[in-house]
Parts: sequence; structure tokens; C-alpha cells
Amino acid sequence: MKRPLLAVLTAAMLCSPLASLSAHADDVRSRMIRFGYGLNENSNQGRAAKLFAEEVAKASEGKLKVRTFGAASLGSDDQMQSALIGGAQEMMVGSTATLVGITREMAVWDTPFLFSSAEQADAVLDGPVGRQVMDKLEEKGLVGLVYWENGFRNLTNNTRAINRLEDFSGVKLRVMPNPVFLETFKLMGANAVPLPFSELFTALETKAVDGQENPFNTILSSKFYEVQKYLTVTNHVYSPWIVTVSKRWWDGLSQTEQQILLEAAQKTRDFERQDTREEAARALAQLKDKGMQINEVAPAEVQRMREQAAPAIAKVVDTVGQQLFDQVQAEVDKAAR
Ligand code: TK8
Repeated sequence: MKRPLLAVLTAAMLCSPLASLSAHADDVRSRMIRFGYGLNENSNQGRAAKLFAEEVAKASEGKLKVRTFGAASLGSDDQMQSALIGGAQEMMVGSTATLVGITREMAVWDTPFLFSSAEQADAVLDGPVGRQVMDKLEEKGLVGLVYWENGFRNLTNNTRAINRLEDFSGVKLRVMPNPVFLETFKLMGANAVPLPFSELFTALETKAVDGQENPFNTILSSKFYEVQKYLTVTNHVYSPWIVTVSKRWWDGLSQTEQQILLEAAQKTRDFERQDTREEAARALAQLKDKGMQINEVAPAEVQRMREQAAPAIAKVVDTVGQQLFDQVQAEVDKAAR
């Protein structure tokens, strides 16, 4: 068993709160932190990254300088993950779904229709099982700090409004590079193709793919409405983002420096979730104004899609193990809707 680094750290924080920071000023060195993310600056991800940089500067009296790099300018999620593991980049925020190739337990969050509300997701992700999955990253050279909200995913495409399961037929749909998403949409009958997010807008624009799925926030901030006609409200899965740090780099930090980064990440998480939810609540009307044709799927059809997705859930169980899957289910049941 690996030592749960962050549990130790959290315990240490309780004993030595940040109030004593100035007494430990020697523990904070001048450092540059490259923090990469995939969406553009004018997005929920961009706003939160900016706040994170400000919080870290404040708490470290300007010694820790977070430089944010949006729009995948440091690379796709996959490329940044590798850079963190190798120590060539310090921090990033990205989808848990792209981490599955590194830490298979992350696939548990890919379970279709796992959460029925954002608050339920908070309770499970911030609870013991969320922490347990996050701590698994350490064996692979990453340290997870917090989960942020990407959000409930919905479907856009240019072929037709998706009202019934059969409407997926022949739609070339971009999915995240992740086996469960690939399987889920193949089961729906779509022609699912994995592609990094950084290549998605161009792929939609050039019609290399017909559609994609992402939260309303991203459909808006990435201007997918410019190149997509139909938006189908499916809420088929809740997607977390996760803030990760290069373990190689993290291990060289003082305890005070680690505390500053962790506290700023937590503070930012709370802001980010609220900001994302407020934006999501307004986004649908805005997307309609932009000319998207929006439809909801009738409950009976949603049920058919859920049944059709059952083998994808079996794939999650296969990937993460029955025990972890059951543990997550138990936490989901315990958390109020
Ligand atoms: C941004 C991605 C994005 C995700 C995707 O880098 O790939 O569709 O939803 O948020 O992580």
C-alpha cells in the first residue's frame, strides 16, 4: 500500500495552520509554476485558473508565480499529463477521463448516469472514495489536489436532432480518448472516434466529425454553436475535471509551499463549481439565441439508451474492479440527490 500523501499533508495542516506562514517564510522559495488547461481563457476553466494564480500569489506573498496557459497551448490533456509525469511541467487541470490510461480507477467516473445532481457528485468526489481514486495517481507520478466541475455532458451534432436511440445511426461522433466513452457511443450506434479536445473545433468545422458531447458551458465558451446545429439535452454523464501536479516537482516543495497550493486549489474549487453552475443555468437560453436547435429526449427513450449502455457499465466494472465500483455506488446512494 502506498502512503496516502495528501492525507498526511492534511493532518499536518491541521496542526500548523497557514497563520504561521510568515514565521516560516524561509519555507517558501521563488518559483515559477506552469499551469496548463485545454479550454480558452473566457471559460469556466480559464476563470478558475486565473483565480488559482491570484490566490497562490497572495498566500505566498508573490513568491510562487503561477503562469496559466489556456487553449491547450502547452499541449492536449494527454501531452500535459506526460509532461507532468516527466517533470517538464508543474501543474494542469483536465478531464479525469483522459487519465484512465494512466490510472485505470479513474474510469469509475465515466459510468454513464452515475450521478443525478451536481451536489451528489460533490459529496462523492470530495468524500473518501473520491480521495482514494485520486491518491492512486501518486503511483504514476502525479499528485491530485482537487476535483473541479466540468459538468453534465450533452450532445451536439450536425446530422439530425437526436430523439431516439436510432437517430445515432451513422453520426460520426468525437469522444474523449477514453475506452468507456468510445464503447458507450458505439453501443448507441454512433460512429465514435476518439480525438483530443484541442483538435475538436477544427474537426467540427472541417466536418471531419459530425458531432461531439460536452457540458453546455463548453459548447458556449468554445463556440461550438458556430459549427453545430443540433443540441440534444442528454445529461448522460457527469464529468469531473481534476487539478494535478507533477509528483517529481511536488516532492521537492516544502510543506508550506504544498499547503499554499492545496489551499488555493480548494478555494478555487468552490468558486469554480459555483461559477460553472451559474453559467450552465444560463447557457441553454444563450445557445438557443445563437441559433442552435435544442431538443430533450423523452424519458422512455432515455431509458432505452440507458439499457443500451449497460455493457459500457460492465466495462467500467472490468476496468476498476467490482469492489471499487460497489464502493462508489454505495457513496452515491448515501449522498442525497
Ligand atoms: C479540456 C477537456 C474537456 C473535455 C473533453 O482539455 O475533452 O471533451 O470535456 O473539458 O478536458
